[in-house]
Amino acid sequence: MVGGVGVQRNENGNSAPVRSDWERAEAEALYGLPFADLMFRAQSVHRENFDPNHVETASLLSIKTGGCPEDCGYCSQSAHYDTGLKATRLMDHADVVATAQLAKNAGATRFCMAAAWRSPKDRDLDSVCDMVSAVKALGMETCVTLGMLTLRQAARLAEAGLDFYNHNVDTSPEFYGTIITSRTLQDRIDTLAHVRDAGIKVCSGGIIGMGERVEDRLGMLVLLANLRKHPESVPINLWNEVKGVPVYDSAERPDPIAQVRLVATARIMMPKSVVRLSAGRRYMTDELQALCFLAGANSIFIGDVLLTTENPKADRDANLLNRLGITSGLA
Ligand code: SAM
Ligand code: DTB
Ligand code: SF4
Repeated sequence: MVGGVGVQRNENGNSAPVRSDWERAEAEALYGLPFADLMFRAQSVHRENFDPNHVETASLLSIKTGGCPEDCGYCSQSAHYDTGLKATRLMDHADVVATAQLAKNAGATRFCMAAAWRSPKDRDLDSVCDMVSAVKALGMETCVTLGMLTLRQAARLAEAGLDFYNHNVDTSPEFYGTIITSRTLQDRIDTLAHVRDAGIKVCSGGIIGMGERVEDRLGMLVLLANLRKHPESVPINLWNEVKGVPVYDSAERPDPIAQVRLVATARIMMPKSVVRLSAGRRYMTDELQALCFLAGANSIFIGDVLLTTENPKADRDANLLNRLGITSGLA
């Protein structure tokens, strides 16, 4: 799945080819450009591929919370750590569809349903497929994140009409093993391949602010940009603090300028991917978010909670996007 040269090309002639052969040194060179040069390049790429004044709005729902057998060192939902979170069963179909309708009314165009599983059981997958079809029938884009999938499971989700599958690589290959031991990075890459092969669009990104180095953040971008085809969506999560998990002790919030540089580098390396400011916007000032939009971020999660942690309130988001003249489902 990793590797390959220039397998995608931009359709609009004059722009650079979409590449899948990025070297770490190239990512570092982009990231280290003088800020004005980096921003100019990122903005040029952004404008070639997207409306720079539009931001996508997605909404999240945890359809099955907590009690997860995986040991992801950042996550409130892992059964390995005492985070005070109460585990729940899979939500009822009608409640999920009603929540999706509320999210649509609140301005979300995509609805992402998340379950704290290592991988779905077949009976649970039947229920999720029904949820996907029902949410799609509301006129929303659908996304689910259910852990590892076989090709057969991915094909069933595709048949139910699923648009996107979220499965993050989370961090660089070098840092990965210090954060997660219960599944390998290759397991994740295999799931992404199954999702692709089933014809579902890929949403894959990772987390910053867990104590990783800048090189790890860039290593994560290189990994994503060298997938057989770039993910259509790239969520960049700033670690949302959770007490009781291993990452708590090593976490360090990145320098805001470093965050903007990372978004700009992602925009240049994956020119056609939607880059989402995902978790952690609650720590970001309006000015920092505005710089990230200028650098090429063009999606956010809206709604008061993400899965188990807080997100900025709708009125703050609407106010910010209004002041920036950005169109979205919110305005
Ligand atoms: N259990 C599934 C899985 O891990 O594939 C899906 C749900 S999981 C919560 C989805 C993603 O959320 C993780 O891969 C991770 O990147 C991100 N995430 C989890 N906890 C986070 C936190 N506290 N702050 C930021 N991102 C987080
Ligand atoms: C992603 O990259 N971020 C979302 C979504 N994919 C599923 C999850 C963020 C979770 C933040 C921590 C929480 O609320 O528990
Ligand atoms: Fe489980 Fe997903 Fe949390 Fe890892 S990130 S512990 S797989 S819910």
